[in-house]
Amino acid sequence: QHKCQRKRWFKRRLTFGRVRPLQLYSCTNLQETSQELQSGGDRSYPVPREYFDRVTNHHINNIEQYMLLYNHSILQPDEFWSDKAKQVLSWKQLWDDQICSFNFDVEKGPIFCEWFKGGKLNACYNCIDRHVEAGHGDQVAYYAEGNEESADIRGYTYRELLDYIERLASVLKARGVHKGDVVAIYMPNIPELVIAMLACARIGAIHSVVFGGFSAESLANRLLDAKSRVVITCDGYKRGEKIVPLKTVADAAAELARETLGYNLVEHKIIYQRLNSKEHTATMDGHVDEWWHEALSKAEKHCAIEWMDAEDPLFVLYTSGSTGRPKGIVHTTGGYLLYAALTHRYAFNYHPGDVYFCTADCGWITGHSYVVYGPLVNRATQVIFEGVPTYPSADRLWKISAKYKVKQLYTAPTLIRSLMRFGEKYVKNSQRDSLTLLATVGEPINPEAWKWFSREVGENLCPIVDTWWQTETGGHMILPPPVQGFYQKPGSASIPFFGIVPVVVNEKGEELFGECEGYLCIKKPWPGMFRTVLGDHSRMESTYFKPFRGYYMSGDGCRRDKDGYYWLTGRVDDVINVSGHRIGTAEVESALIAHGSVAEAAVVPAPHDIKGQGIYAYVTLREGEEPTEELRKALKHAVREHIGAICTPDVIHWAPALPKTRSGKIMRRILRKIAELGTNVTPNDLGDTSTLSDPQVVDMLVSLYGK
Ligand code: 6R9
Repeated sequence: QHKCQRKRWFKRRLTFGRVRPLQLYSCTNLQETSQELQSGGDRSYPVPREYFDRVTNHHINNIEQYMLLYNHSILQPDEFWSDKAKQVLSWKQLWDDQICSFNFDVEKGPIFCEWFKGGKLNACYNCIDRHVEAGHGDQVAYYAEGNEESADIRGYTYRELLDYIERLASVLKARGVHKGDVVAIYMPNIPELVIAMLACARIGAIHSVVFGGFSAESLANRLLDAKSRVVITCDGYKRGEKIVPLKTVADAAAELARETLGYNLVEHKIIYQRLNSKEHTATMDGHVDEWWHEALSKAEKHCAIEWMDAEDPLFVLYTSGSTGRPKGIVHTTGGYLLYAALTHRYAFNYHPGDVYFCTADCGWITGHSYVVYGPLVNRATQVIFEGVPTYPSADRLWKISAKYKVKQLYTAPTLIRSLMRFGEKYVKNSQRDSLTLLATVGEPINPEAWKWFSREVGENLCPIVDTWWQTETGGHMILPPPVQGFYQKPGSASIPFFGIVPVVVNEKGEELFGECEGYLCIKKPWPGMFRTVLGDHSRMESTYFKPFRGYYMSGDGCRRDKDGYYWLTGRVDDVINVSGHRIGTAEVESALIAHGSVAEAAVVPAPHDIKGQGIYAYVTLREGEEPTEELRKALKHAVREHIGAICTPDVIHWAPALPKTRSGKIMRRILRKIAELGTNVTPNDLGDTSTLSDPQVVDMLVSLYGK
């Protein structure tokens, strides 16, 4: 009967053509629903009662209040976002009357979305200056935990950050960096990386952070795409036992860019001395390179703030897609900043004074939104970690949590799985009683890892906040709010954040209702949404808005259950999610093909116990080439050199030929299945092979599995 009523209710709403209020279980039948949930299907767990005993200050009291706020956010978005923008951010000047204008329909004209247009603000001011002005200059913003374990506590206060940022911003200005220029940052995960980002933001330069694990070629491509004339990097750093010579890689990248263009693109490099080792001294080119510490010591101490329009770009961050080169995802100032801060505040119930620890590297979007912008706007005290969770031993994260009395810990499922492998003893060795909330991002969390995280790490006292979002979305989109009366389901990212209207559509782009499975799309604009792909707006339109008219297409598949919870089922395009990192199959394929002995390559995901997905490459060799172990190694090495270590294939499967349709398209569906033979898939599960030009290829590939 309940279901029936709900259906009728949908219909009524729809004819009004309005956005539907949250169709999660309604407030009144919460108890009933939970019992129903407990009895079978996907088990649900209430947010632990102890959480509310241990944490007494809450931004949102309970699920009823969450739903009221949600419904307000989608029924009266203007009022909701205008209130929040004034509460959360400091504006030099408020926006023109329009909060948001947008077009999501490719047939009606160009895709665009603008928030708070005409408003003036500065991201650095909101993150740093205003906290110092308000008397919080001595509060620690970051505890810097380096690669090596040490008993010292090294904190950077808000005032210290401001001092470094102003000096670095002065240096950038003196080197000719103007508003709108793109500055590349290629550094390990240390506070200086944050300083570099904010120095750019202060003067209106757009930062382009390139993850320190990427190769010279990847860096060069990003420098070229964004025409970056200035690079901020460091001599090198230690990651676990390994030394990463960043400066050498940056030099090689600058050289590659020069070769491509025929002139010198990179005019200045500012090098932070991190390694400071005799064996690995960086070679400095006096015309281009200067040391960070020398430049800063001579720099102008104060640097004026550049007031930006809310719609001026704040940064570009490259991410892999299913085709071609990585896309430069562009975020703007006002909407992004507000969205990062609000999600950080509510998802983690963050209050100033709490010590918060996000293990992500600032080279990824999680670092941008939840190590830099969101937390700093909220005047957080955080831990920023340069090293790896297993160095010097597998208890590093728990030790860090104890050392700084971390309250909220935000990490990735892959990391949880890799630590599970070492057993509970590493966890139990540590005092974790400061932890009150645990959160994950990057990929679906499998229920075993969820339960282990909750039980072993959180002692069943902490909510687990599984956040689904993307580089393009700027901040959390779907998550289980850590509020009283909410029921968590392990493995489900749960319900939408304020202002987010997720929809599930079928192949034809028709919206599905109630329980369903299909493509996850977003129907209405939200402030944190990216605005364009750098230099290629049509790519933005065709990738995200052409597949289903009127919607932002996320690229993820998903299921919505009877309670309105969303379950992400993985990418529906040719993107592989390795340890939470997005890798385009096309990129890995071209790196393999670039090797002289390869005729053809096809790359698919394969299930991997720790990484979630691994990279499985089918390689067809050129005539006369022998499939040897050396060649296997060489091919893996080639990919590492071309793109970076995270893209190294786990498996190279020799393929005398690839299964193709008569029109010559590689049948990836079959290749994916063959890659799964090690699990419970058998050759009988390969599906229809009749449309192949040569079905025998499949038998041949099956016989070569594991060889
Ligand atoms: C933030 C980030 C985005 C892709 C996304 C999806 C996967 C991220 C997830 C998740 C299931 C979660 N993803 N979080 N899948 N549950 N909680 O990771 O951004 O690097 O752009 O990756 O990651 O497939 O489409 P990004």
